Amino acid sequence: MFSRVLVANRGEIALRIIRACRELGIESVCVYSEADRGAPYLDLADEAICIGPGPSKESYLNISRIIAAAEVANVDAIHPGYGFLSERAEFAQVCRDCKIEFIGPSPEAMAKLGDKVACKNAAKEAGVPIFPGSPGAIEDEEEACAIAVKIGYPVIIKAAAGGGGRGMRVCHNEMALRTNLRNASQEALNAFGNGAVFIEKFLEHARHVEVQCLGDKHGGAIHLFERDCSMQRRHQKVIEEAPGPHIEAKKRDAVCEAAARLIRSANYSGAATVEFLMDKDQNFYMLEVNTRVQVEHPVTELITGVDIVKEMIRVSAGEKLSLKQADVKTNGHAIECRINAEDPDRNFMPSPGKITRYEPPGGPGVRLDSHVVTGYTVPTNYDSMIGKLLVHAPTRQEAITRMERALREFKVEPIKTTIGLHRRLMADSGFVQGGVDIHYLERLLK
Ligand code: MV4
Repeated sequence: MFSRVLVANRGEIALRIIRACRELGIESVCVYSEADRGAPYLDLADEAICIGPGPSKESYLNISRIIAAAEVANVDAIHPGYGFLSERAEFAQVCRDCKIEFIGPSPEAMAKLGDKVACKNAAKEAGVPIFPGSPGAIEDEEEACAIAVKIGYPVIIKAAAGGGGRGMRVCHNEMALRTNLRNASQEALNAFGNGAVFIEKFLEHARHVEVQCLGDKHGGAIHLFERDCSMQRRHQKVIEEAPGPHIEAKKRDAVCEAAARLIRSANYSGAATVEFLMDKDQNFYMLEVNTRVQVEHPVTELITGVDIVKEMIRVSAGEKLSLKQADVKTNGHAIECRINAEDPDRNFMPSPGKITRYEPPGGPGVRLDSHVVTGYTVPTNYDSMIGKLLVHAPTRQEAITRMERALREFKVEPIKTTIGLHRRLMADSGFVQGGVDIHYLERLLK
């Protein structure tokens, strides 16, 4: 096992990794930027190293500075968390070249599953359902038009290197397809350094269902069941829950087994999430694979009892997964509300600043993953999530009631937060019924 791990992230996920290291008896060294200097979570690490100014490019995204910190601190491994460098195959490769273990997949597995065209091919090979579409990157416009006629409009153009909805275009007819293709490739090249685009059948009303998977370096791969993340705005998830409401047992088994198959076929080690869209008949189609730990991983931890971050660290050190598929059981229902320093009444404008009143909720079945304390100042440089409030209860209805109660206890002043929006959503008939689609929240907010 490792003796020392570098935490190459900030905020709540840095704290989550520091906690996992402590419980494993591993020393943690956390990097920080000047904007995060003095943040209280840094005191919980064994060491903290400043790696540069506030802007991410000069600190959390700066590979040489992070490697320099790792060398100085003499760590065995680096945990990248989510965002920042977590899905950069180039970074995983630099770690390998420097003989530092990257806590995540190999650069090869990351590159393969991170490229949407390559990932779709791998999925097809593994018998995982995908949307019908172009067999690979679009080479010419006429070819794309022929495929669109074959699969039927509407179609969607996506960038092979895109993610989280960036670089997508829906086309309802041939004229729109021709126009959009011309721009899409150039835009993808500018945004991602890779101009490859592909098309597939566009599904109008769908739910976002994703499957948490884990793999080890001995060919072991399991799933930890699914999460429903349909409640989102502008591709930012707002609420996540597990199990997915109203998913039939047969469909659940099928989607979860498909995801585990894909991960196994890629010889994947570490945590991965396979994303799917699910239609109203519960047919599912793979979208993409996230090759990192995700923000919403605690939802799965609550219903399975598996510590995903500890498993990531153990498998990275060469251990086998601590459990087999048959050992994975779910218990009850979990919901996560993302608490952002944003003003829902002002188009979710960021609301950074000093928090002078902070009263976290507690009591039975409540988990709060947050790095915030009274007196903490939310910096302006980073994303606005200040914590994740989770509840666990025997049933979905009890989980909703518990979340309402926890949100009522939660006081954060004077900055604006999404706590009030979540209280509204816990009482919303669509949410309470369960199974809303991916456009539900944006319709509700109009
Ligand atoms: C789609 C789709 C409909 N049909 N693909 C958005 C993010 C990226 N992961 C894929 N996305 C979508 N791909 C086909 N063939 C609709 C979306 C989509 C979406 C997906 C998941 C969660 C929220 C979404 C919001 C708008 C569009």
